[in-house]
Amino acid sequence: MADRSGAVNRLDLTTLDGLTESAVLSVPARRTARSTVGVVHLGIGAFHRAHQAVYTEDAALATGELGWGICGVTQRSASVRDQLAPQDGLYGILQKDAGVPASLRITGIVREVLDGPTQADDVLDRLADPAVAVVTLTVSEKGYRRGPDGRLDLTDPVVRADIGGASPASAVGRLVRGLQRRRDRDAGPVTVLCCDNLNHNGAVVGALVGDFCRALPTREGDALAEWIEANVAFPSSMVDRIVPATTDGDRRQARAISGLDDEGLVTAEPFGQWVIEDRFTARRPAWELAGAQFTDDVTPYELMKLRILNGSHSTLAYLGALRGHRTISDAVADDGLREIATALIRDDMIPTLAQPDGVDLVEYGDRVLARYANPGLRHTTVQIAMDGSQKLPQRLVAPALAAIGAGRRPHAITLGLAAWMAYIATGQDRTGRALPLDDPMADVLGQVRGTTDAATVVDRLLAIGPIFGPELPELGWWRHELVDDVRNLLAGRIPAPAVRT
Ligand code: CS2
Repeated sequence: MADRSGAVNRLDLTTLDGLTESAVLSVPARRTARSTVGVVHLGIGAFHRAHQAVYTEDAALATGELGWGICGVTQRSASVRDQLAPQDGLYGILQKDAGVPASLRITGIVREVLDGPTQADDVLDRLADPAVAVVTLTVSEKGYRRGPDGRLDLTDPVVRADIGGASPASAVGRLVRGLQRRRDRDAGPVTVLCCDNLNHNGAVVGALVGDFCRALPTREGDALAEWIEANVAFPSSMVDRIVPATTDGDRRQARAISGLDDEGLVTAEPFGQWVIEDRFTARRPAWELAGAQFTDDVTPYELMKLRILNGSHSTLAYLGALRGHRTISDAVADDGLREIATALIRDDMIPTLAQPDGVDLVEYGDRVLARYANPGLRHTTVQIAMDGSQKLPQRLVAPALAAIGAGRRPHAITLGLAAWMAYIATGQDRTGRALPLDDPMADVLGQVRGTTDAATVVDRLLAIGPIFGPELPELGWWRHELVDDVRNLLAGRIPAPAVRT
C-alpha cells in the first residue's frame, strides 16, 4: 500500500484496516490486537514470535478470550522493541514450503514489548501484575548463565550484580526479582514455562531460581524460596519449529503480499510442535485448542527432539559449513551428508531413545530430514553452528555416552563432534571462506584455531569439562576415532560412518 508520494506504508493498527484477507494473507490481528496482557515472555526473538506467540494467538481465537496478550521482553538488544513498537506490536509470519506459494499471517497477540536492559523496572512490574498468569522463556542455552556444573554461575559478574540488588540484567535475575515483587504485591501464583532446547528445561530453570535465592542474604532468600515453592510451577516443554533469521528477500516477499513494510517480520516452516508438561500453578491459555499436546512426562519428547532434530541439525551445520554449503537445505541435498545424517538418526540416536506414545521414531527422523530440504528456508549453517559449546552437550555428547554405555559405537555422532572441532580449528570452508566462531567460550575454543595437528585439536577441546564431562575423554578407542575423523576433515575428506567397522 503506497501513499500518494509512492512510499510504502508500515504495518500498524491503522494500516491493518486496509488489508484484505486472501488465500495467502490472514489477519488474526484484527481480533487479537484487542487483547490485554496475560503472559510475559523473556527473550522475544524470532523463535518466540513464530512459535509460542502463534499457539497463544490460536488459543485466543479458539476461545474468544482476550486476556492472553503477550508482553515480550528483550534480553540484550532493543532491536525487537524498536521494530515492533512503531507497529503497535504487529508483525507478520511468512510461512514457506516447497511447491506452494508463501503465505503471510499478521499476528496481533504481542501487546507490549519492553526492553530488558533499559526498562528493568517495568519488566518487574509486569511480572508482578496479577493479570499475568504465565511467564515463558526463550533466552537461548547461554542465556541461563550456568557454570561448569550446570548450576547458576555465581562467578558471572552479571549474576553477581543481580544478586547484589542492582537492576537485574540476567534472565534468572529478572525472573527472581520479578517473582519477589509479585510476592510483595500479593499478586498470586504464576507458572514459569521454559521453551529453550535443554534437557528437563523446566527443572533446570527451577533449580537456577533456587540457586539465585540461596545466594541472597539468608532470611531474604529463604523466605522467597518458600514463596516460590508454594506459588510457582516450572513445567518442562519441548518446542519445535524451524525459524531461520529473516532476510531482505523475505521482507520483500511479505511486502508483495501485504503491500506494507514490516520490520518485525519472521519466517518459518509450516511444521510446529509443542509438548508441555501438565503442571501449572495458575490459569493458562487454552493451548491444547491450538495443537499443543499436554503430557505428564515430556522427557521422551524432549530427548527425541534434541537428539534427532537438533543433533542432526548441528552435525549437518558443521559438516555442511566445512564443505561450503551456506544453508541446511544445500547441506541435506549433498548425498554424502544426507547419508551421514540418516545414519546418525537411525543407527546412533534412535537406539538411545524411548518411543513417545504413538510416535514412530524412524518416521519422525525422515520427516525431520524432509523439513530440512524445504528450499524456502534459507537457514544458514553458520547460524546453527553458533554456540556449539552450549548446544553439543545435550545434542551429541549425552547421546554418544548413552550409545557407548549400551555397547554401541556411535560413529556418526563422533563425526558430528569431529566436524565441530574441525570447524573451529580451520576457521574456513573448503573454498577459503571464513567460518565465524560465535560462542560464549570463543576465548578458550579459539586457542585451537589454526592448529593443523588433529590430535592436538582433539586433546585441547576434549579437555573442556563443561562440554565433554569426565567419561568420554577417557575412552581411548573413541578418542582415536575422533582424531581420525578430525584428521580427515582437516584434509578436506568426509569419512563415511556407516561403512566403518
Ligand atoms: C537449531 C534450532 O539453531 C539451532 O541450533 O538447531 O534453532 C532448531 O532450528 C530449532 O530447535 C527447531 O525447533
